[in-house]
Amino acid sequence: MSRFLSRSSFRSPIRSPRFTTRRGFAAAGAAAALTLVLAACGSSGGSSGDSSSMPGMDHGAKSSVPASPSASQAMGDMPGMDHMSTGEGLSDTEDGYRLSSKDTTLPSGRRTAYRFTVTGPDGKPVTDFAVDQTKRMHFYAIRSDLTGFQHIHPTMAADGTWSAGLASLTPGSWRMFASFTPAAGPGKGKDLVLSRTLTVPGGATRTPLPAPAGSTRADGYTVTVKGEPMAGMAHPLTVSVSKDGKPVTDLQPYLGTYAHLTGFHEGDAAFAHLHPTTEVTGDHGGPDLNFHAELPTSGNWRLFLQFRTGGTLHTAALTLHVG
Ligand SMILES: [Cu+2]
Repeated sequence: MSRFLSRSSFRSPIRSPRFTTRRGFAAAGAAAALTLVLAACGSSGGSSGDSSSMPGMDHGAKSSVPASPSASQAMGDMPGMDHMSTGEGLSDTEDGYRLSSKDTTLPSGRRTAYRFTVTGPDGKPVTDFAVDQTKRMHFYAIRSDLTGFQHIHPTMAADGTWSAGLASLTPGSWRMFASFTPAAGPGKGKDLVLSRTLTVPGGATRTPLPAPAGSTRADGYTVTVKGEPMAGMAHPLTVSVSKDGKPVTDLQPYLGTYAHLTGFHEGDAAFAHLHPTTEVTGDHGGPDLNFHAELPTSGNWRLFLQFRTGGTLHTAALTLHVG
């Protein structure tokens, strides 16, 4: 029996009070079911089928999941869970906080920087941020076809202007996400994810989303994902890392965990951030990492799993279908 089915394995879902959690639905043996889910849903999953155009990111799905504060309250003060999944992050404002940037275009093909500020309900730039996962600001860039993932920790000037150093961007429409927690003011302690789009001029070539798969490879590592995620519901997700057919047991902490898992939804690039519930005990994590998955919308999600071995950061990507 999975420990995820026990309420006692969760702590407060501070990032996602808006999502319904139907715990009773969580099925025993979920870890074995991904293959079935993929077989049933993989070929029809989500895509609108276009392969030539470069769609903008502003259109697309809205969550149909109703708000349910009681569900999050019910999960109250339960240990073992650092974060639930983040919300969708598709707006540049939430709770009076706003992500502002003059950068509406950035050049392609070379290193560049995205500058932004977060303003609070009083309209002034926020400069006091709480440390979350060892950083005061987590920043993500993703192109509208869910390629080009970058996860960056920007630096802040004294006036609250952040600068995120970006690796080379390809032409197209991009979404920039800022994930942070105000350390003071009305939003103190709230985990917020805000985003803005920008254009990288040039001839854009849309890359079709790879089909859902149970495993992927990165830098010689094989990453396998098992789980049966359903939109808006809490489900366990187990990620296993192996190399040359052998389980990997030398994962090093990265941002305070053994793996950092970010997901983006096909079509609208909605964002989700999942953390392992696995305890961190030195440089010998793995091979299995348990995540709490609560992806807000159905369809295909591109997952980016970042993990560290021997001082090197690896990023594995795979497509997960959420029913
Ligand atoms: Cu980060």
